[in-house]
Amino acid sequence: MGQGSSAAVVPFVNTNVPPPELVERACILSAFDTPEVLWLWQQYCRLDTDEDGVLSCEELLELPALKHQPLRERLPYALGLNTTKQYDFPAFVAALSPFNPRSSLDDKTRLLFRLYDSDQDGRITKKDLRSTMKLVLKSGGEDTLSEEQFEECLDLTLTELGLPTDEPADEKQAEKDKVALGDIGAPSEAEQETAVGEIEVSRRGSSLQAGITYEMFAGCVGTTNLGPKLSFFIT
Ligand SMILES: [Ca+2]
Ligand SMILES: [Ca+2]
Repeated sequence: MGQGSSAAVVPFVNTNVPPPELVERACILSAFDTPEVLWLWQQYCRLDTDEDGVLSCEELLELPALKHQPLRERLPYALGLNTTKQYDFPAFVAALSPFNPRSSLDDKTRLLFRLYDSDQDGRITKKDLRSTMKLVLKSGGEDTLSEEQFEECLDLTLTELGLPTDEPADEKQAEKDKVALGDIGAPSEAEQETAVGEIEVSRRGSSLQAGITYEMFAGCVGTTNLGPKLSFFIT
């Protein structure tokens, strides 16, 4: 009787083979195939250290492939995880789906974008890139760059992304630019007095200083060789 009631409470823990319906659901929710899902089951059981049959966000991030990621602290947001929620096996597999080489470009790009967006405001700014590069370089033992060399590196990356290397004068201005220029709409009445080309250049410059949106980022990754370059930490 004891065995029966225990199985009813934690039906899936520490069994070598997961129930077929869980495998099927995990495959539907992710880009993983059956052999990969079966391998992930072993990881899932191992990660469930408190043996309650589900994974907390903290348990999930103990996965060896994630544990030592330089941007580990950003993974909950990047993977859409809630730090107070518990994840069953299909949800665990679904959360890891963007790491699968067969996942859609959009899934992979969105993960990358969110890893860069350090303040989670939906835009990548120079500030985001700076903090991201610092974390990555530090983890690779390359924090011996002088401040000047680091800024050169940063500016090079910004240029490759098509972003201006100068920053908004202050946070308030950045916020204003974000609101006013997030979508580059039609020129205002006053702006119509100026040559159209100048307006576009000036407004676009301000908009880019306020950061790039996901759509702009996806365009960069999709049309240049920056995709592989930016995804150096997703392996
Ligand atoms: Ca658990
Ligand atoms: Ca941001």
